[in-house]
Amino acid sequence: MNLKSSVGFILLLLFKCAVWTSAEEAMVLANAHLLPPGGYQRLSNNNEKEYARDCYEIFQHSEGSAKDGLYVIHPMKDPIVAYCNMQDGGWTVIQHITANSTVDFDRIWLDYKYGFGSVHDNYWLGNEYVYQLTNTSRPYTLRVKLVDLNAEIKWGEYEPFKIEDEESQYRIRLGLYKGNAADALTQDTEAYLHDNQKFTTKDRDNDNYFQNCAKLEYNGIPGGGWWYDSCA
Ligand SMILES: *[C@@H]1O[C@H](CO)[C@@H](O)[C@H](O)[C@H]1NC(C)=O
Ligand SMILES: *[C@@H]1O[C@H](CO)[C@@H](O)[C@H](O)[C@H]1NC(C)=O
Ligand SMILES: [Ca+2]
Repeated sequence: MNLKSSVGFILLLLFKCAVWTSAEEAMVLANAHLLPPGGYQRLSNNNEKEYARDCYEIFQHSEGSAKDGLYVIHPMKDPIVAYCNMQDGGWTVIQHITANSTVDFDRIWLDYKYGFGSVHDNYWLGNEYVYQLTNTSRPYTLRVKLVDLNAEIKWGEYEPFKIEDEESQYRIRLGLYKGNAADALTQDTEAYLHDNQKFTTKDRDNDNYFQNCAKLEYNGIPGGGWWYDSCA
């Protein structure tokens, strides 16, 4: 009895190891640091030979049946992992942040470049990957979805949406707005216009304010990286 159960235990361990190694060897994710330990097994499509460019492509290929979760996508250079919001129609999540986030967004340029946090939780996908995703003639749409403490949802969309390369300091380019939230990105209100701005972090000041907006605190919390004009 004891022998049987311990053999079973060992087999189970080996099986798990085998899956872990082959999945890990089969692909090198450029942003593997966004996966928690064992996260490779939670990827919904880690056995494919070629990966889709983004979550929308996966959503379309599945004819709308794909579920929310972690997927490997291949925007340009390297495959990366992203959380796909399939419920709302195949969106590639580039930022997720909740109130009282345990993921700290007060970060340096390199962190914002390659992403941080956890794709299971709060994260920033990485400016480099958003640049690679949107560096195409096909227009992308940026959707901002806001959920308040009463679970009331507001949203806003910008089309087209593009991030320029690092040489251009990941400048953001936004098109026409629609939605039921306040347009906080393309409406020009007293030097708070985020559209067309370069990205700023606490160690790289590209904003139009005499100080660094990423360092300024609001309710004791530093702003973190953003496409600042004169803050806000
Ligand atoms: C965040 O923390 C504050 C203060 O502790 C609390 O009032 C608020 O309900 C928390 N919000 C969430 C979403 O947990
Ligand atoms: C892609 O990026 C390169 C380098 O920044 C730029 O010259 C080119 O215009 C971009 N292409 C598109 C379609 O955005
Ligand atoms: Ca400044």
